[in-house]
Amino acid sequence: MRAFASSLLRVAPRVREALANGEPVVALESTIISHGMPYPQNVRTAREVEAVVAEHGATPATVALVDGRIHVGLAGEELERLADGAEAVAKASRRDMAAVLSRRVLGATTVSGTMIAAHMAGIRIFATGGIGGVHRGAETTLDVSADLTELGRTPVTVVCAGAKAILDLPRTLEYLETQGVPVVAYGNGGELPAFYTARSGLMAPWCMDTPEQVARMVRTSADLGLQSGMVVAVPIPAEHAQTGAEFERAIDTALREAEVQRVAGKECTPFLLRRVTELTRGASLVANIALVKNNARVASQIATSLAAMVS
Ligand code: PSU
Ligand code: MN
Repeated sequence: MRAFASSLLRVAPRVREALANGEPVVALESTIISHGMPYPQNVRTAREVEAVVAEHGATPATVALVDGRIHVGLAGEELERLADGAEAVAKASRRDMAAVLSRRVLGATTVSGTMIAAHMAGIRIFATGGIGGVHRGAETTLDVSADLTELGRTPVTVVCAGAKAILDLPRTLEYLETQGVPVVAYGNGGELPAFYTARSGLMAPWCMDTPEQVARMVRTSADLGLQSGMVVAVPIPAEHAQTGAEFERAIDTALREAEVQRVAGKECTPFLLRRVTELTRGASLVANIALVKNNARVASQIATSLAAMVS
């Protein structure tokens, strides 16, 4: 698999070296840069998140599709290119990978696209903000993020802050169960965090409190030969957690607007993220940045623990 795909895969030398030495590596996605945050906060955040990973002893590997190849580990100019809006950037999930690469357009990978790339490169831990999920109203639209099926088929652990309340969280948990994907609440009393808030009112099937516990589970899943991934859901740091009704109202407004404007398909999530940022006058963006960094820290600790185990 890796040899077959190697001409399409460009792993940055520092990432390749870390992997060859059995050192911890954390994959990072790029849709959050190109479609999840406005410029210039997006590129600043991308750099800061990489720095958080490095500070915690792991090597960051941001993934994107550049000039017909999957890049794992990006240069500074590539981050800027993905962020500044000067050039069209395709949002690339599994179904878009071959089209984006063969047409040599610039592509930002979603959670599903990034998982594929990470697995090809041999990276097992991946940090992001939130995963996609089952959209509200999916019983009629069938809008279920490809992130969920990817988690069912690709052995990469995604460290996130749960899924946003723009989604249908109970159905998202059901779908992940069907896909055989364990969802681990990281601390939080076992409650599934809901992105801007630590509270969803839903219990995750599993609760773990330390990086070592998660790393042992990742290791055991691999030993079992399970070809599926897992979700580690980390609550947003308390000082950024939203408790008020402002974010809920913004989410409801954004959802109504999306319906009226008939926003659908791959445009749906970026539209909702942008409107929630606008409606909260940037407050949601501040929270988003804080939780991504926190997830990068936890992912680095898990990757470090895992690397100590396999060597
Ligand atoms: N949720 C967020 N921020 C994001 C995304 C989701 O809070 O940036 C992005 C991720 O890249 C995720 C993608 O994989 O949106 C899911 O899109 P869709 O719902 O179209 O599958
Ligand atoms: Mn969708």
